[in-house]
Amino acid sequence: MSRAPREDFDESDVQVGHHKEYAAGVPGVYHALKKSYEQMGATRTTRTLLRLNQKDGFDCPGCAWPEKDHRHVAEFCENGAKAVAEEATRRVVDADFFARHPVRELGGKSDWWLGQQGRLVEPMIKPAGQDHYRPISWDAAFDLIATELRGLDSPDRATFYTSGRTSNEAAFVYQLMVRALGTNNLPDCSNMCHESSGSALTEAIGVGKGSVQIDDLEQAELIVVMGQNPGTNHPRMLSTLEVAKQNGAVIVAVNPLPEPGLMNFHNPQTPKGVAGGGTPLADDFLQVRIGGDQALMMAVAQILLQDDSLVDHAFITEHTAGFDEYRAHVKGLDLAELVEATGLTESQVRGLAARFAASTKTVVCWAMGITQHKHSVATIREIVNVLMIQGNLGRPGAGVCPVRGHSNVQGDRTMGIFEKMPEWFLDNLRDEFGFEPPRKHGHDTVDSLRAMRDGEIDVFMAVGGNFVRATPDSNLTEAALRRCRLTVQVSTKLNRSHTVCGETALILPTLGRTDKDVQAGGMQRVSVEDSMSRVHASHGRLKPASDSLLSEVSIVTRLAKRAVGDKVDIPWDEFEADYAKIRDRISRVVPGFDDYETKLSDPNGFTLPHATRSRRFPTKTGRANFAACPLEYPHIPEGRLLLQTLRSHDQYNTTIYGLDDRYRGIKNGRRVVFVNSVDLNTLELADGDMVDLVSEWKDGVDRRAENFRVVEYDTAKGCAAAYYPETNVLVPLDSVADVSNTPTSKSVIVRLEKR
Ligand SMILES: Nc1nc2c(c(=O)[nH]1)N[C@H]1C(S)=C(S)[C@@H](COP(=O)(O)OP(=O)(O)OC[C@H]3O[C@@H](n4cnc5c(=O)[nH]c(N)nc54)[C@H](O)[C@@H]3O)O[C@H]1N2
Ligand SMILES: Nc1nc2c(c(=O)[nH]1)N[C@H]1C(S)=C(S)[C@@H](COP(=O)(O)OP(=O)(O)OC[C@H]3O[C@@H](n4cnc5c(=O)[nH]c(N)nc54)[C@H](O)[C@@H]3O)O[C@H]1N2
Ligand SMILES: [Mo]
Repeated sequence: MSRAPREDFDESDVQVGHHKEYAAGVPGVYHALKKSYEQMGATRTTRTLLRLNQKDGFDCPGCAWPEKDHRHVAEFCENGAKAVAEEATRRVVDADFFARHPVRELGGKSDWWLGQQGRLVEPMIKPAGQDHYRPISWDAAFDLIATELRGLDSPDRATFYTSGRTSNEAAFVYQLMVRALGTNNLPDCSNMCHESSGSALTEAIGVGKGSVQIDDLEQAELIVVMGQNPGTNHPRMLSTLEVAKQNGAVIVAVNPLPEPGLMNFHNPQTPKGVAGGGTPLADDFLQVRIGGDQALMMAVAQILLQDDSLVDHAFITEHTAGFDEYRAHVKGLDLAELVEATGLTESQVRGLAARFAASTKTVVCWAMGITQHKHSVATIREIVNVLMIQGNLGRPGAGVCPVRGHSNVQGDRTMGIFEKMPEWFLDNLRDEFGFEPPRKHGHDTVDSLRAMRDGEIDVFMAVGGNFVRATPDSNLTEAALRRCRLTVQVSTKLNRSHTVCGETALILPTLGRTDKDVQAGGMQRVSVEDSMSRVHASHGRLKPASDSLLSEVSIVTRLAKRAVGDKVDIPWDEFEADYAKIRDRISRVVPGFDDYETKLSDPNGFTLPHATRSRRFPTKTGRANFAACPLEYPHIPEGRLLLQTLRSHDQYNTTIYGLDDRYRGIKNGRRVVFVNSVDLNTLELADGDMVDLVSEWKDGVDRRAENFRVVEYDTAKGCAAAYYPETNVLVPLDSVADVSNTPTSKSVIVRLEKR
């Protein structure tokens, strides 16, 4: 184990090499173990990694990709291991640390430095007007928050954020507390993530979740992976793709970047992967222009519709609505314009259509490259349209696969973390708990920020996450947070949201997924839902970083008891003592959870029903809906580039594990901007130049991210890429996706100003 760094890193040391052509393999395992040893030491590393994603172990706090029923003993991936090391670290941030570092000083540190300091171990308060956090007792902290909440003019003057690591049990009691207080202000990370998928899928098929299981991918004839970098963000997905490939699937990657994981995969779990060679995964790589995916899918639809024998009329007649109007709309589109918008050649577009035509079982997977644009919802509707033409919904080997991010982000939504939960859910809550939940929709993430900016929010509370760094328009966001009277962060690790805070700020340190959770009723398990609607138990096993940590359930129930009081009769103490009591309530409020406790004892967990799988579509029409959406794609002004903000290989969202992006050839730094050589020529720039990125938006405000090193890179023409969260300052708060209100983090128009 090594000590936390004292010094921050120096961006001027950044080194740029060649990008890799394959992912994972032995170097991945080596890097994972190295990080784990640094944070945990040898014994804890072995014990921890062997428990990862095993049936009696804990769910990996990394991504939401499901586990196979029959697991390898070491079913961990490099980045899963890094996520665990980051949480299970033995470094601690204690009262002494805060005495040494004033908040203002911490505010000047990088995200990497803050995260590297270790686990938060005791509740801390930064009193109004002071610049240091100091210890506070749990009771005093809860009393303070409860007093603030009770004193609000309206419960809507508080907003309650959640990040997707929160367990089902904690999420359920949290939303219950918030609704018992009288507001639906429940923004969550999903608002910035897969909200566009949820919005589009709910309208199209009646369920805002993916319809496929691992088996479907393994049986598919065609898998199209759009806007996703699984080699870094969902490494275990590569094992599934490898099996699919061995079973004969064709895999197509649609991406402005040739992401190594998709191009070639060395599986560390197989001898062939260890020895080299590996599996070339993608059969075709379509280097689409940013935001060109809707046009691409429309072009595919137009070509498929020209051959009536490809159209599944039986499915369309029996199960769908709006086909005739949709067909007329697509036929009327100009193929040349569609092709132009994709940035691809016509023969590439026709090639993709031919792949669809040749397949009887197709799955489309996607992630942030699809969801974070102005026209994301329309793009996802188009993906569903194309699948429906050939009846690729609700049959084995086919369907929609939005690949979720945080390990329980999907479960949190199922538990009611949503500012506009449907009426039936609120009715169920009322019937179960005997109070009338508020019906007025609450604020999502962007609306919460607007309300804070406008002085309409007094209390901000977050269970997990790093709100100030994850959200767009960093300068505006920081000012908005500072307008709050009280900000409360329930966190495992130190981050920027502890340094940019309200007048009074609280840090409530909590147990993570890997930690043992013992309550009055004994050792507790929690449960989570993966990206494919499978719910299973997670057992924390490690000794917590300190005896004073409370679980998220304890924190929420103890606060609720004081803040809600006896206005509503809810047995908060019983919930805290035994989480099975919470699950019992969930089983009566949330459909699909009957017999929750028993089903959870199955080591493989259980899969929630998904209507699409039996070709039922609980939409307003009672059918799956085609959508004739207008064509949209970004128009890039002369001399400008379209910037996407994405993840390096060494980060988990705003948590920066390290300073390398091995697959893209970057070492020791993060302020780099990837640009195509043709664009560099036009802009009279060269690899190695230093530039400022200046975003241009219709409000006329110049948003600026300074001092980036230009890296010549193979990305689609007219497009650029740089890491999040350093570039969040460039994303205007009002630049959001239609319908879903998701910030457009993948399409920001920028000019590059040479320094
Ligand atoms: N190790 C690790 N794992 C993670 C995370 C992490 O930060 N680190 N984050 C988790 C979370 S919360 C999430 S949501 C997921 C994120 O997983 P990803 O969505 O894979 O994450 P990003 O890095 O944002 O990558 C976006 C991808 O979309 C491509 N892209 C960008 N714009 C477009 C476009 O217009 N069209 C197309 N077709 N492609 C485009 C980019 O080139 C990139 O490959 O990963 C989860 N897992
Ligand atoms: N520009 C740009 N912005 C983006 C994105 C992008 O691609 N580009 N992606 C968006 C996406 S997809 C997402 S999901 C959001 C992510 O937004 P968030 O979920 O808010 O951010 P994270 O970085 O995942 O949060 C990390 C913090 O969570 C806390 N934490 C970790 N584990 C636990 C736990 O078990 N319990 C508790 N209570 N706290 C814990 C730690 O203190 C850690 O510092 O960012 C969004 N923002
Ligand atoms: Mo996400």
